[in-house]
Amino acid sequence: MYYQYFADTNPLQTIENKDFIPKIPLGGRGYPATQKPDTTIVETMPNEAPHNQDEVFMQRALKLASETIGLASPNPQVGCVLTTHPPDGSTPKIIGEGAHLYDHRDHAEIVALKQAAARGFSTKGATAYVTLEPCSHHGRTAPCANALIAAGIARCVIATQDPNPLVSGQGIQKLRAANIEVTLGVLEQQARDVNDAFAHFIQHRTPFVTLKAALSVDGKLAPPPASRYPNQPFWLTGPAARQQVQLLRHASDAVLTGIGTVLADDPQLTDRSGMLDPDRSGMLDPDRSGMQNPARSATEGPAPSGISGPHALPRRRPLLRVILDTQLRIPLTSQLVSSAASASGPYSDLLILCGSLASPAKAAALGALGVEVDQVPDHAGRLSLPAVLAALAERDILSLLLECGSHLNGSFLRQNLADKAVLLYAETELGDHAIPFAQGFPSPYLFERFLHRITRTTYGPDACITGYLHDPWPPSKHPATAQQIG
Ligand code: AOF
Ligand code: ZN
Repeated sequence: MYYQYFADTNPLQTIENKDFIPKIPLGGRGYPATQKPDTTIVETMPNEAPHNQDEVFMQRALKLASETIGLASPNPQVGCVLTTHPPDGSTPKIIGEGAHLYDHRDHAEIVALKQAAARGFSTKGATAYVTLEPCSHHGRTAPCANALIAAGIARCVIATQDPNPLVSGQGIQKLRAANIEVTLGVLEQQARDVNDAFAHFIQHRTPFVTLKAALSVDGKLAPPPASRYPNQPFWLTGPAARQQVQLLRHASDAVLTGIGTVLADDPQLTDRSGMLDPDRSGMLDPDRSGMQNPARSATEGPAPSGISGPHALPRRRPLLRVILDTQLRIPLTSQLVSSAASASGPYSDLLILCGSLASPAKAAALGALGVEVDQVPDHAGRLSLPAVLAALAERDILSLLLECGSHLNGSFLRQNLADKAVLLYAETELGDHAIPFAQGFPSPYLFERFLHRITRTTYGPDACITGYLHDPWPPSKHPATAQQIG
């Protein structure tokens, strides 16, 4: 049994201003281009149960959502697929589909409805597969639930309820009240995983914080300072793990470190996801990245928005690099400050948060170099971390990646401000005198006991353990299987 898809399927095709649209091959970002979209035909098992059919189309909607990394925040990543059952009883066909891009306003459902209309298909009696509950409120757009009702759809399959208190079940209620059959909870966990940061931010108005650490096998962050060369990063993990870190940066609105790490490593903290080597063995030469990377080559050079760095996969706003520097000790010649000067767009991509006693002259010098400097409350020479998170929330930062030293790692963990951890372990041993993973936490292996929903993977020779400290989502009303409502 086959589901016949459109041959020219491209979720982002119907949106105006096509020049901006990154044509990202289906099947993932930062991976080798399959020359042709892989979606002309999807084969499924004969006589499959209806719920599996739902999963097939929801999977496709999820794929569309996952391709909007960096392009939807501060809104959620959402995908929608519209299908109809042909009158002859043959298998359902996709008549329209789409994903939400913040800069194009339209929510995923509207993109899909417009695509169906542009192709001359009627949406009467159609089924909509949506990765997030259709909205019920007037925000930047009118409610999607109303648009689906007006389009005459008969059924709506939803992966998960919208955690936005303005919606949260009311979209479903609207659909049911219009006699639309609603199925909720199809591939719910996958749909939630895509939008952890949105779920956290929309409920708590603070960023979702991921602590990333590259560690030796004995759980240390770096060799003792005396045995290191100044101003040089120390690499523990191999190229494949470092590529993964680039993907983590790409999926984040901001990355944060402390002045100690800046003085020790002179890092750039940029999003270089556009330079990923397709065989994942290392980063590409910057000059070759435009030719080699599918997403970059599709946009022909630097992102047309002009706001992403030249080596990032397309993103709608630059990765905000945040430095905690109580006394403004950052050198004006550091790589961070030098690169801030070249950031284009209305805002700086380098934010230095300092304390009340920082030198106004140094702040002015940094400002003149294109750096944004802001003060947050401090106590005993330490910036208040809740105030730091509040300062980032004010800037619509939904997701924050910590790439910090031992001191800040310890502070974030002790104050229970990290939500997720990504621990990358190299094979190297650094010994007892090396710098611990987090101050106050003798071993990351003990810390791992606090993690939930742990996943383990490897990148080349390095091991990666990911787990949650807090689930950003409200408890599911539909935990295991799809539940029929209405
Ligand atoms: C949907 N489909 O594709 C998205 C939804 O200001 P607005 O109008 O863009 O609304 C933003 C809110 O809408 C957002 O907080 C979330 O609750 C929902 N996002 N809903 O039906 C979509 N992106
Ligand atoms: Zn909507």
